[in-house]
Amino acid sequence: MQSISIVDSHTGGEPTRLIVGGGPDLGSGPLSERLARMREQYDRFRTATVCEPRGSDVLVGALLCEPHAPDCVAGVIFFNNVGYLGMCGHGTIGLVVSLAHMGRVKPGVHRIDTPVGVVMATLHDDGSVTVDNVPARRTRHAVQVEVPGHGPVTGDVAWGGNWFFLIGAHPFAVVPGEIDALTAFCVAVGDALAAHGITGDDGAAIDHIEVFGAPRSAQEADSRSFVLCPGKAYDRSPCGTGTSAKLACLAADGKLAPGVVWRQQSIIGSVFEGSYRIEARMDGELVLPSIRGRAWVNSEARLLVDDGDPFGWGIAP
Ligand code: PYC
Repeated sequence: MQSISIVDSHTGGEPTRLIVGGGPDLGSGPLSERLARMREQYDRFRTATVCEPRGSDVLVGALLCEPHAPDCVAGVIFFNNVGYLGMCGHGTIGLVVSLAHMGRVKPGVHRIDTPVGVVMATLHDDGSVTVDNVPARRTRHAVQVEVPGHGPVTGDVAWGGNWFFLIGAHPFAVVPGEIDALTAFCVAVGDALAAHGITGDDGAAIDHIEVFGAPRSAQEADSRSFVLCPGKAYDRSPCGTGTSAKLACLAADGKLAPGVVWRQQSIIGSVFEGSYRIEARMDGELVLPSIRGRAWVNSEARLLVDDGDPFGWGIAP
């Protein structure tokens, strides 16, 4: 019987299941190499923890690892019901709150090692967490794609730690009552992008689709979004990497100055505060987003995998 210890949390409604014990031994080295090892040799730990019958398509999993980069408090590999994520904003906020719950961090600034680079996270005295994400960038502006059943759809391609297609103009209200319609629309857009060879850098699949609308009220936020994740579940949080991609677009359009706070509301009403700073480099400027949000620990558990259970390691879709 394999036993896997987990700490569950949710960040603005979006769950993160952190493996804190009984996970695979991925050895040492950069987190990107350990992610590849997990994918090739130990993928069953992903399916056991986030797929049915224990998990669901909504869960994001996180494997707590020894860091490789210097001075990091932890390393982490994020995954979901269909594969692996480069970075995960809500998951990093959940990770930090879980580490605090475990007594491993106190309020202050912490370095976290991820497969796409080191991110800094600040645990504030009020329990909220700011994640200084990897650099974000818009790579294509106003790309038009023909979406069967919907006609031409225009959006931007941007990186915020994952690849996003960001759509401002569409016929939907971004409200919970439209979740089924928004999901079907985003699935169709994702399929159309793939069919037309519209990708991120180096042919990377654009696996997150983000649709923007008016916030529930101007007092609560500047914008509301619906984000469809690769496993076809929508993000209950405003999506940290998606908000980072949005900040890159706002910066590129000159619509938000560095340091000014952008409040991004999720489809269920939770809010992240985002802002960015600019770092000048020899080859141009980097947009460095920061995302602030809250997470709550809501479970500690031990998952059991019985060798005789045909679905003990999860139902892989
Ligand atoms: O918060 O970056 C995020 C995220 C990615 C997928 C689900 N949440």
